Amino acid sequence: MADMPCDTLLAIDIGGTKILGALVDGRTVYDSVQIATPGSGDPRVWIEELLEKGMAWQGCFGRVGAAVTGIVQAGKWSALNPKTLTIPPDYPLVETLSELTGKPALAANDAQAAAWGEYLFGAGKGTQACVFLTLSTGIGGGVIVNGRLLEGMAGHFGQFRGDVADDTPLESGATGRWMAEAAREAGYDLDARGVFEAAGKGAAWADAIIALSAKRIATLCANIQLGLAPQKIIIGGSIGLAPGFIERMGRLLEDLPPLQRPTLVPARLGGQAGIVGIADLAASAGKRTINQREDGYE
Ligand code: ADP
Ligand code: BMX
Repeated sequence: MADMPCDTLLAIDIGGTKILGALVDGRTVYDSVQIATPGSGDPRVWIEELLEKGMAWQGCFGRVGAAVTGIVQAGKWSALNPKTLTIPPDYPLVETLSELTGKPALAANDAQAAAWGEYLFGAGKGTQACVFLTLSTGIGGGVIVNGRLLEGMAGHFGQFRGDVADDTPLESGATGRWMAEAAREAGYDLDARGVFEAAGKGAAWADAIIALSAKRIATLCANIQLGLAPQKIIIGGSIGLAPGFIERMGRLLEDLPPLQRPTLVPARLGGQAGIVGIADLAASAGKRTINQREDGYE
Protein backbone atom coordinates (compact mmCIF):
# COMPACT_ATOMS: atom_id res chain seq x y z
CA MET A 1 0.00 0.00 0.00
CA ALA A 2 1.37 3.43 -0.97
CA ASP A 3 2.12 5.97 1.80
CA MET A 4 -1.26 7.04 2.96
CA PRO A 5 -2.48 9.98 5.01
CA CYS A 6 -5.14 8.95 7.53
CA ASP A 7 -7.82 11.37 6.32
CA THR A 8 -8.91 9.41 3.27
CA LEU A 9 -12.41 8.27 2.29
CA LEU A 10 -13.58 4.69 2.22
CA ALA A 11 -15.21 4.31 -1.20
CA ILE A 12 -17.27 1.28 -2.19
CA ASP A 13 -18.64 0.46 -5.65
CA ILE A 14 -21.29 -2.28 -5.71
CA GLY A 15 -22.05 -3.47 -9.25
CA GLY A 16 -24.05 -6.43 -10.48
CA THR A 17 -20.86 -8.49 -10.94
CA LYS A 18 -18.17 -7.10 -8.65
CA ILE A 19 -17.75 -5.05 -5.48
CA LEU A 20 -14.78 -2.77 -5.18
CA GLY A 21 -13.60 -1.15 -1.95
CA ALA A 22 -10.86 1.48 -1.86
CA LEU A 23 -9.18 4.17 0.17
CA VAL A 24 -9.40 7.34 -1.87
CA ASP A 25 -8.30 10.93 -1.58
CA GLY A 26 -9.21 13.16 -4.53
CA ARG A 27 -8.00 11.32 -7.66
CA THR A 28 -5.61 9.12 -5.69
CA VAL A 29 -6.61 5.54 -4.96
CA TYR A 30 -4.25 4.34 -2.23
CA ASP A 31 -5.35 0.76 -1.93
CA SER A 32 -8.25 -1.39 -3.15
CA VAL A 33 -9.86 -4.78 -2.68
CA GLN A 34 -12.43 -6.60 -4.80
CA ILE A 35 -14.96 -9.39 -4.28
CA ALA A 36 -17.58 -10.94 -6.55
CA THR A 37 -21.14 -9.66 -6.02
CA PRO A 38 -23.32 -12.49 -4.67
CA GLY A 39 -26.41 -12.98 -6.85
CA SER A 40 -28.76 -12.37 -3.92
CA GLY A 41 -28.84 -12.30 -0.12
CA ASP A 42 -28.18 -9.61 2.47
CA PRO A 43 -26.01 -6.69 1.32
CA ARG A 44 -24.88 -6.29 4.94
CA VAL A 45 -23.02 -9.59 4.62
CA TRP A 46 -21.39 -8.46 1.35
CA ILE A 47 -20.20 -5.21 2.94
CA GLU A 48 -18.91 -7.10 5.99
CA GLU A 49 -16.92 -9.37 3.69
CA LEU A 50 -15.44 -6.37 1.90
CA LEU A 51 -14.55 -4.63 5.18
CA GLU A 52 -12.92 -7.82 6.38
CA LYS A 53 -10.63 -7.68 3.34
CA GLY A 54 -9.84 -4.04 4.09
CA MET A 55 -9.16 -4.59 7.80
CA ALA A 56 -5.81 -2.79 7.51
CA TRP A 57 -7.72 0.41 6.68
CA GLN A 58 -9.32 0.76 10.12
CA GLY A 59 -8.67 4.25 11.46
CA CYS A 60 -7.59 5.55 8.05
CA PHE A 61 -10.90 6.99 6.89
CA GLY A 62 -13.35 9.49 8.32
CA ARG A 63 -16.27 9.05 5.92
CA VAL A 64 -17.75 6.41 3.67
CA GLY A 65 -19.24 6.69 0.18
CA ALA A 66 -21.01 3.89 -1.68
CA ALA A 67 -21.75 3.95 -5.42
CA VAL A 68 -24.31 1.25 -6.11
CA THR A 69 -26.18 -0.27 -9.02
CA GLY A 70 -29.82 0.70 -8.57
CA ILE A 71 -31.46 3.77 -7.08
CA VAL A 72 -30.82 5.33 -3.69
CA GLN A 73 -33.53 7.52 -2.17
CA ALA A 74 -33.32 8.90 1.37
CA GLY A 75 -30.46 6.48 2.04
CA LYS A 76 -32.53 3.45 0.99
CA TRP A 77 -31.43 1.30 -1.93
CA SER A 78 -33.61 -0.53 -4.48
CA ALA A 79 -33.14 -2.20 -7.84
CA LEU A 80 -34.81 -0.89 -10.96
CA ASN A 81 -34.01 -4.07 -12.86
CA PRO A 82 -33.67 -7.05 -10.51
CA LYS A 83 -32.10 -8.98 -13.39
CA THR A 84 -29.07 -6.71 -13.04
CA LEU A 85 -28.93 -7.21 -9.27
CA THR A 86 -31.51 -8.44 -6.80
CA ILE A 87 -31.55 -6.31 -3.65
CA PRO A 88 -34.14 -6.41 -0.87
CA PRO A 89 -36.41 -3.41 -1.66
CA ASP A 90 -35.76 -0.17 0.25
CA TYR A 91 -32.62 -1.61 1.75
CA PRO A 92 -31.27 0.74 4.49
CA LEU A 93 -27.86 1.13 2.87
CA VAL A 94 -26.64 4.37 4.43
CA GLU A 95 -27.66 3.25 7.91
CA THR A 96 -25.94 -0.13 7.42
CA LEU A 97 -22.72 1.49 6.17
CA SER A 98 -22.65 3.86 9.15
CA GLU A 99 -23.33 1.04 11.58
CA LEU A 100 -20.62 -1.21 10.16
CA THR A 101 -17.92 1.47 9.93
CA GLY A 102 -18.91 3.87 12.72
CA LYS A 103 -18.55 6.72 10.20
CA PRO A 104 -20.95 9.05 8.39
CA ALA A 105 -21.96 7.57 5.05
CA LEU A 106 -23.47 8.64 1.75
CA ALA A 107 -24.70 6.52 -1.14
CA ALA A 108 -25.58 7.26 -4.76
CA ASN A 109 -26.10 5.45 -8.05
CA ASP A 110 -22.90 3.89 -9.44
CA ALA A 111 -23.04 5.45 -12.91
CA GLN A 112 -23.92 8.89 -11.59
CA ALA A 113 -20.94 8.70 -9.21
CA ALA A 114 -18.71 7.57 -12.10
CA ALA A 115 -19.97 10.43 -14.26
CA TRP A 116 -18.96 12.83 -11.51
CA GLY A 117 -15.52 11.21 -11.20
CA GLU A 118 -14.89 11.45 -14.95
CA TYR A 119 -16.16 15.03 -15.04
CA LEU A 120 -13.83 16.10 -12.23
CA PHE A 121 -10.70 14.14 -13.09
CA GLY A 122 -11.14 12.16 -16.31
CA ALA A 123 -12.47 12.35 -19.85
CA GLY A 124 -15.19 14.86 -18.90
CA LYS A 125 -12.74 17.41 -17.54
CA GLY A 126 -13.19 20.76 -19.27
CA THR A 127 -16.67 19.94 -20.61
CA GLN A 128 -19.87 21.63 -19.45
CA ALA A 129 -22.15 18.80 -20.53
CA CYS A 130 -21.21 15.16 -20.75
CA VAL A 131 -22.80 11.76 -20.32
CA PHE A 132 -21.16 8.71 -18.77
CA LEU A 133 -22.37 5.25 -19.76
CA THR A 134 -21.29 2.10 -17.95
CA LEU A 135 -21.66 -0.95 -20.19
CA SER A 136 -21.31 -3.68 -17.62
CA THR A 137 -23.71 -6.13 -15.97
CA GLY A 138 -26.40 -3.69 -17.11
CA ILE A 139 -26.23 -0.20 -18.61
CA GLY A 140 -26.01 2.71 -16.21
CA GLY A 141 -25.78 6.40 -17.00
CA GLY A 142 -24.87 9.69 -15.43
CA VAL A 143 -25.52 13.15 -16.86
CA ILE A 144 -23.62 16.37 -16.25
CA VAL A 145 -25.35 19.52 -17.48
CA ASN A 146 -23.83 22.98 -16.99
CA GLY A 147 -21.28 21.42 -14.65
CA ARG A 148 -23.96 19.88 -12.44
CA LEU A 149 -24.65 16.19 -11.84
CA LEU A 150 -28.29 15.25 -12.42
CA GLU A 151 -29.44 13.00 -9.61
CA GLY A 152 -32.35 10.67 -8.86
CA MET A 153 -33.75 8.83 -11.88
CA ALA A 154 -31.78 10.92 -14.40
CA GLY A 155 -29.50 8.93 -16.69
CA HIS A 156 -31.03 5.49 -16.27
CA PHE A 157 -30.49 4.77 -19.96
CA GLY A 158 -30.35 1.01 -19.43
CA GLN A 159 -34.06 1.13 -18.60
CA PHE A 160 -34.98 2.70 -21.97
CA ARG A 161 -37.28 0.54 -24.02
CA GLY A 162 -36.06 -0.09 -27.55
CA ASP A 163 -35.98 -2.75 -30.20
CA VAL A 164 -35.56 -5.57 -27.68
CA ALA A 165 -39.09 -6.73 -26.78
CA ASP A 166 -42.13 -5.13 -25.23
CA ASP A 167 -41.49 -4.11 -21.63
CA THR A 168 -37.90 -5.34 -21.72
CA PRO A 169 -35.27 -2.82 -20.66
CA LEU A 170 -32.60 -2.21 -23.28
CA GLU A 171 -29.85 -3.46 -20.96
CA SER A 172 -31.57 -6.87 -20.81
CA GLY A 173 -30.84 -7.18 -24.53
CA ALA A 174 -27.38 -5.68 -24.71
CA THR A 175 -24.85 -6.11 -21.91
CA GLY A 176 -23.38 -8.61 -19.43
CA ARG A 177 -26.35 -10.70 -18.32
CA TRP A 178 -27.74 -10.79 -21.85
CA MET A 179 -24.44 -11.76 -23.46
CA ALA A 180 -24.19 -14.75 -21.09
CA GLU A 181 -27.80 -15.74 -21.90
CA ALA A 182 -27.18 -15.36 -25.63
CA ALA A 183 -24.04 -17.50 -25.33
CA ARG A 184 -26.04 -20.19 -23.51
CA GLU A 185 -28.65 -20.15 -26.26
CA ALA A 186 -25.83 -20.66 -28.76
CA GLY A 187 -24.70 -23.66 -26.70
CA TYR A 188 -21.80 -22.11 -24.76
CA ASP A 189 -21.63 -21.73 -20.98
CA LEU A 190 -19.65 -18.48 -20.94
CA ASP A 191 -19.97 -15.05 -19.36
CA ALA A 192 -19.57 -11.83 -21.35
CA ARG A 193 -15.81 -11.89 -20.92
CA GLY A 194 -15.78 -15.40 -22.39
CA VAL A 195 -17.87 -14.18 -25.33
CA PHE A 196 -15.27 -11.48 -26.09
CA GLU A 197 -12.48 -14.04 -25.79
CA ALA A 198 -14.27 -16.43 -28.16
CA ALA A 199 -14.85 -13.61 -30.66
CA GLY A 200 -11.15 -12.74 -30.41
CA LYS A 201 -10.37 -16.31 -31.47
CA GLY A 202 -12.64 -15.97 -34.49
CA ALA A 203 -15.94 -17.53 -33.27
CA ALA A 204 -18.68 -16.14 -35.53
CA TRP A 205 -21.49 -16.85 -33.01
CA ALA A 206 -19.65 -14.72 -30.38
CA ASP A 207 -18.95 -11.91 -32.80
CA ALA A 208 -22.65 -11.82 -33.72
CA ILE A 209 -23.58 -11.31 -30.05
CA ILE A 210 -21.10 -8.45 -29.70
CA ALA A 211 -22.24 -6.92 -33.00
CA LEU A 212 -25.90 -6.86 -31.92
CA SER A 213 -24.97 -5.37 -28.54
CA ALA A 214 -22.84 -2.68 -30.21
CA LYS A 215 -25.66 -1.85 -32.63
CA ARG A 216 -28.24 -1.47 -29.86
CA ILE A 217 -25.95 0.67 -27.71
CA ALA A 218 -24.80 2.79 -30.65
CA THR A 219 -28.48 3.56 -31.30
CA LEU A 220 -28.84 4.48 -27.63
CA CYS A 221 -25.87 6.86 -27.95
CA ALA A 222 -27.39 8.47 -31.06
CA ASN A 223 -30.63 9.01 -29.13
CA ILE A 224 -28.80 10.45 -26.12
CA GLN A 225 -27.07 12.87 -28.47
CA LEU A 226 -30.43 14.03 -29.84
CA GLY A 227 -31.87 14.36 -26.33
CA LEU A 228 -29.04 16.03 -24.45
CA ALA A 229 -26.32 17.08 -26.94
CA PRO A 230 -23.45 16.25 -24.59
CA GLN A 231 -19.94 17.28 -25.71
CA LYS A 232 -18.82 13.71 -25.02
CA ILE A 233 -20.33 10.36 -24.21
CA ILE A 234 -17.80 8.71 -21.92
CA ILE A 235 -17.86 4.93 -22.06
CA GLY A 236 -16.90 2.79 -19.05
CA GLY A 237 -17.65 -0.64 -17.60
CA SER A 238 -15.80 -3.84 -18.50
CA ILE A 239 -17.82 -4.35 -21.70
CA GLY A 240 -17.55 -0.71 -22.76
CA LEU A 241 -13.81 -0.81 -22.24
CA ALA A 242 -13.28 -4.23 -23.84
CA PRO A 243 -10.85 -3.86 -26.78
CA GLY A 244 -12.56 -2.68 -29.95
CA PHE A 245 -16.05 -2.12 -28.53
CA ILE A 246 -16.06 1.69 -28.65
CA GLU A 247 -14.50 1.65 -32.13
CA ARG A 248 -17.18 -0.79 -33.31
CA MET A 249 -19.92 1.57 -32.09
CA GLY A 250 -18.08 4.53 -33.63
CA ARG A 251 -18.13 2.86 -37.05
CA LEU A 252 -21.91 2.38 -36.79
CA LEU A 253 -22.35 6.08 -36.10
CA GLU A 254 -19.99 7.56 -38.66
CA ASP A 255 -22.66 8.16 -41.33
CA LEU A 256 -24.74 10.38 -39.08
CA PRO A 257 -24.70 14.10 -39.92
CA PRO A 258 -21.95 15.76 -37.83
CA LEU A 259 -24.41 17.71 -35.69
CA GLN A 260 -26.15 14.50 -34.63
CA ARG A 261 -23.05 12.31 -34.27
CA PRO A 262 -22.02 11.55 -30.67
CA THR A 263 -18.37 11.77 -29.66
CA LEU A 264 -17.57 8.51 -27.87
CA VAL A 265 -14.50 8.38 -25.64
CA PRO A 266 -13.25 5.79 -23.13
CA ALA A 267 -13.42 6.53 -19.39
CA ARG A 268 -10.00 7.87 -18.44
CA LEU A 269 -10.31 6.62 -14.86
CA GLY A 270 -11.18 3.14 -16.17
CA GLY A 271 -12.77 0.99 -13.48
CA GLN A 272 -11.99 3.58 -10.80
CA ALA A 273 -14.44 6.25 -11.98
CA GLY A 274 -17.16 5.19 -9.52
CA ILE A 275 -15.00 5.08 -6.40
CA VAL A 276 -13.27 8.36 -7.25
CA GLY A 277 -16.62 10.05 -7.93
CA ILE A 278 -18.38 8.76 -4.83
CA ALA A 279 -15.39 9.69 -2.67
CA ASP A 280 -15.73 13.29 -3.82
CA LEU A 281 -19.51 13.29 -3.33
CA ALA A 282 -19.10 11.89 0.20
CA ALA A 283 -16.27 14.32 1.01
CA SER A 284 -18.34 17.32 0.02
CA ALA A 285 -21.62 15.96 1.36
CA GLY A 286 -21.95 18.63 4.00
CA LYS A 287 -21.59 21.32 1.37
CA ARG A 288 -23.58 19.95 -1.57
CA THR A 289 -27.24 18.95 -1.72
CA ILE A 290 -27.67 15.44 -3.06
CA ASN A 291 -30.78 13.33 -3.47
CA GLN A 292 -30.58 11.95 0.01
CA ARG A 293 -29.23 13.15 3.32
CA GLU A 294 -26.37 11.21 4.79
CA ASP A 295 -26.56 9.70 8.25
CA GLY A 296 -24.34 10.94 11.00
CA TYR A 297 -23.28 14.34 9.69
CA GLU A 298 -23.63 17.20 12.09
P1 ADP B 1 -20.14 -4.30 -12.58
O1 ADP B 1 -21.31 -4.53 -13.47
O2 ADP B 1 -20.17 -5.14 -11.36
O3 ADP B 1 -19.90 -2.85 -12.32
P2 ADP B 1 -18.12 -4.69 -14.72
O4 ADP B 1 -18.01 -3.30 -15.21
O5 ADP B 1 -16.82 -5.43 -14.55
O6 ADP B 1 -18.83 -4.85 -13.32
O7 ADP B 1 -19.05 -5.49 -15.75
C1 ADP B 1 -19.32 -6.85 -15.56
C2 ADP B 1 -19.56 -7.53 -16.89
O8 ADP B 1 -18.41 -7.34 -17.74
C3 ADP B 1 -19.74 -9.02 -16.75
O9 ADP B 1 -20.77 -9.42 -17.63
C4 ADP B 1 -18.39 -9.61 -17.18
O10 ADP B 1 -18.51 -10.90 -17.77
C5 ADP B 1 -17.94 -8.60 -18.21
N1 ADP B 1 -16.47 -8.52 -18.32
C6 ADP B 1 -15.56 -8.53 -17.32
N2 ADP B 1 -14.31 -8.42 -17.80
C7 ADP B 1 -14.43 -8.33 -19.16
C8 ADP B 1 -13.50 -8.20 -20.24
N3 ADP B 1 -12.19 -8.15 -20.01
N4 ADP B 1 -14.00 -8.13 -21.50
C9 ADP B 1 -15.32 -8.18 -21.73
N5 ADP B 1 -16.25 -8.31 -20.76
C10 ADP B 1 -15.82 -8.37 -19.49
C1 BMX C 1 -29.18 -0.98 -14.10
C2 BMX C 1 -29.59 -0.30 -12.81
C3 BMX C 1 -28.82 1.01 -12.71
C4 BMX C 1 -27.30 0.78 -12.80
C5 BMX C 1 -26.96 0.03 -14.07
C6 BMX C 1 -25.50 -0.34 -14.17
C7 BMX C 1 -30.33 -1.88 -11.10
C8 BMX C 1 -29.92 -2.87 -10.04
N1 BMX C 1 -29.35 -1.20 -11.70
O1 BMX C 1 -29.59 -0.21 -15.17
O2 BMX C 1 -29.14 1.67 -11.53
O3 BMX C 1 -26.64 2.02 -12.77
O4 BMX C 1 -27.75 -1.18 -14.12
O5 BMX C 1 -25.15 -1.24 -13.15
O6 BMX C 1 -31.50 -1.73 -11.34
P1 BMX C 1 -23.92 -2.23 -13.24
O7 BMX C 1 -24.13 -3.25 -12.19
O8 BMX C 1 -23.91 -2.80 -14.60
O9 BMX C 1 -22.71 -1.39 -12.99
